[in-house]
Amino acid sequence: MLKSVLKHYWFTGAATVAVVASAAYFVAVGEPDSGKTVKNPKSKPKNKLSGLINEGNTCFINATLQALASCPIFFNWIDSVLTRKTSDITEHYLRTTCSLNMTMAVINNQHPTIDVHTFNSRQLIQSLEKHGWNLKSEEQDAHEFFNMLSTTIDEEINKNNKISKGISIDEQATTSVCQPNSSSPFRGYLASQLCCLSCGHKSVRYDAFECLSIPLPKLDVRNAFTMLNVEGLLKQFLAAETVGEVQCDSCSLKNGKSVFLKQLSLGKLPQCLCLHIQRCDWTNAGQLTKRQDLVRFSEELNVGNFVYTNRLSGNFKPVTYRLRAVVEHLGMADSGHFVTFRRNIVDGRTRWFYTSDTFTRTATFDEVLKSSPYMLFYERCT
Ligand SMILES: *[C@@H]1O[C@H](CO)[C@@H](O)[C@H](O)[C@H]1NC(C)=O
Ligand SMILES: *[C@@H]1O[C@H](CO)[C@@H](O)[C@H](O)[C@H]1NC(C)=O
Ligand SMILES: *[C@H]1O[C@H](CO)[C@@H](O)[C@H](O)[C@H]1NC(C)=O
Ligand SMILES: [Zn+2]
Repeated sequence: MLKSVLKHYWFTGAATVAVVASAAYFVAVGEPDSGKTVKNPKSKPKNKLSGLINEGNTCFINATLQALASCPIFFNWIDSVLTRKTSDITEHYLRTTCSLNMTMAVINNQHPTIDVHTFNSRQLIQSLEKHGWNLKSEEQDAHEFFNMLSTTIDEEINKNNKISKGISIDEQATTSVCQPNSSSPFRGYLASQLCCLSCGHKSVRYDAFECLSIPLPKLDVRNAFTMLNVEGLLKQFLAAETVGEVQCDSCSLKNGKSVFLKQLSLGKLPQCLCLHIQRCDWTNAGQLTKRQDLVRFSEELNVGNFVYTNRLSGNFKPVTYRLRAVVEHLGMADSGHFVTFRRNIVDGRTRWFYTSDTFTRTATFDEVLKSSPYMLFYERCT
């Protein structure tokens, strides 16, 4: 049996926090020799998914690709974009998008010719490197990779159309955001409403997101085993807070700065919702640690309470998303491994799978619910 030693680094996805990585080793046992597993491709049982071949230290890539491939809205969108732009494909403008489409087809067992147990994502990795990403620098995690891939696909698809990120719109003006439909189904907008507590002036600003990065509440050592859930984390993230000493356009002539009430809401909902739980934390001694908090989630997620227009109207009609995949980080802050629980339709039936690099097997939904989510992938169903 072959033993491979893989280096893994964990690092924070929070944009505001400095990035630090420290090395450690993770030992994986027994990658099956791909030469052997490919021998008899036709024997692959229908209820198996394809694993992904080792390209080095790439479990964060594998885990993300498996999660994306479990989102039909996303892979249908990729396919439709490629179909619309077929003339560009030969010119390699859409290299990453094409590689991703093929990789997802293979790992979903939908590729017309490639039918192997394990597949090599080298082409996708090389196309990202051509875009200037350095995947060999080992400071990578699944959330970073998701952002890297989203950015690259957006660049490829919208090469000629500029997309404005972060548009300022007055409260009275229309709250709908003009959005080209060539943007990813993961693209949503956060509405950030500011209300001046001195003069009551309100303004709202929209910021694009592809993945919501949600902080955990401050660690309370006395309540270390408090059960958290995704709705609760969203509620805390999208709650009103006061921010002091901000210049107000309406009353700055009188007294300069005033206190504002700031509230984040979901301004425009994405078709595919990606949530990232910020498990990275710093000890007082300045050491990087991983929060192991249990975060509960269920198959359906109702975000109706967080929708900006619902909050304005006081009519909290439900908006439901259904779970497609869970990316889990196993191990500690400075070492570990990414695995994915994902859905797939096999012979018209929904099945759940556990995927860990080249290894895949079916999983019960109960097992999925017991995992410790690092990223959650949902698709809208209402
Ligand atoms: C994208 O993948 C699908 C399979 O999921 C395939 O049918 C389609 O031809 C691919 N599109 C392109 C443009 O390669
Ligand atoms: C936007 O979507 C409509 C149909 O929903 C389609 O006809 C149109 O071509 C799309 N526009 C772009 C720029 O993709
Ligand atoms: C995923 O990562 C593992 C280990 O890092 C590796 O064995 C596997 O081949 C990788 N697959 C891809 C597609 O990168
Ligand atoms: Zn004011």
